[in-house]
Amino acid sequence: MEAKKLKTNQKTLNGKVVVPGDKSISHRAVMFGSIASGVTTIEHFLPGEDCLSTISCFKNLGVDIERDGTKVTVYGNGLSGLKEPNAVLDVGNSGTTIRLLMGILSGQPFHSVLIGDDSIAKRPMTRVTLPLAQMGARISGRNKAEFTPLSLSGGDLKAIEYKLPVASAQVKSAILLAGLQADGVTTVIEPEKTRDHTERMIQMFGGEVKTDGNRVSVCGGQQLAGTHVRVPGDISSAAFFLVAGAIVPNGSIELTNVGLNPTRTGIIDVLKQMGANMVIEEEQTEATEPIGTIKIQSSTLKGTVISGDLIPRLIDEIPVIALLATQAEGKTVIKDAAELKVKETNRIDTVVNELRKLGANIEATPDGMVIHGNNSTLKGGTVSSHGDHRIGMMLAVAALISDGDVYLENSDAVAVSYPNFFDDLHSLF
Ligand code: SPQ
Repeated sequence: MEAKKLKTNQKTLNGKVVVPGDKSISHRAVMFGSIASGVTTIEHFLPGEDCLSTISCFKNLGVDIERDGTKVTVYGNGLSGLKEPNAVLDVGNSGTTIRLLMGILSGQPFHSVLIGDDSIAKRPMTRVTLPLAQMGARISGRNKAEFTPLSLSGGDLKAIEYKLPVASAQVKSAILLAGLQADGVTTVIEPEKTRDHTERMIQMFGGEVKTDGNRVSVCGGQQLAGTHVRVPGDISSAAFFLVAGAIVPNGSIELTNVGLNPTRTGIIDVLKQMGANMVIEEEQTEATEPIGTIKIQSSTLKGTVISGDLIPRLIDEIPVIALLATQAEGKTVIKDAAELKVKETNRIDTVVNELRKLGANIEATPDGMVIHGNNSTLKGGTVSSHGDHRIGMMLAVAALISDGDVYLENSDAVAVSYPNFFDDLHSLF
């Protein structure tokens, strides 16, 4: 595919964006709808490639699912309604799909084979396969079940208490989904709090979950019932416009329907810390997930330190926060973020290498990066998403403040989480 010429040298950015549905919540709504009894209707579903992979996997497991744009209807038959798939389950580029699906399949008395794309084939899976094997699932795969293709036979699970070695919502969720099918009470202990959409969704579907500090427990054998889910806008998608609004001169952007779950709002804390000109309005809780409107304007920013328990609350926003930091006065240090190395790409290396091509003063460290902000425009160049949606969108925002031509290779990767990203960005010009 030919490199995409990006909009550069943008002097204003004005308007409203209705942020598309949250990717984490869209995946989970389809998954819980598939294992609940009765009909689940999902509104404002994200029709991104990752969530479509989740729908396709559950269709292969015998679940009847209809989609009309952002409306999805799932006809769940309960946990015992899933059927042995007669084809491999292909998760595409989606780490959430494969890891949470393994949790569900671990309790199912049949055999499945899971594959994904080249990026998934490099992402670590023993973080999930080890605890699931401890519960009784039989999982094998390349390099001792570290990498896809993976083969899994489930059933007869026993509950465990498991201390997560890394803060990961995907691992926590996989264990909880297996725990719902295990004999006894399963407890996950997190080193730092991660996104809690799975816990909220268990409750929305009529189940029980107990959270006590960083300990989360579920009891096996619970029956879940289909429900209506209205998916809030994805704060991880909103993040690109929050940064664009802050760094483009004469920027003024309003983002509506943004999910404001406190386990996801680290980007807002960082924008405030850096001095962004931002207002949050109309906070309301819709179907157990808080939402609101965020208004942001061009801002004078200062460098900051981002570390510790803030990291899981903004892990997917770090690429665009790195760009934000190039426009701040002084140094920004991002640490405790080694997890970035095992995302769709090694996001420490891709962010540093691609932003350097545009003239940013940024260095990689073993667990993060250091950005020397100088509040200056970036230069032109040819950059690549490397097939990573968040890198592609971050670079499109970087181009807005570049004074030379910028070409983006592999721009189609944005469809993984935000198919209309370029249209929504253009609507602000
Ligand atoms: O699904 P995938 O590919 O892992 O997506 C990413 C992303 O940038 O969209 C990570 F690369 O988000 C993860 C996130 O980093 C989604 C997620 C979830 O829905 O539970 C949790 C986080 O991953 P992890 O490994 O920290 O649990």
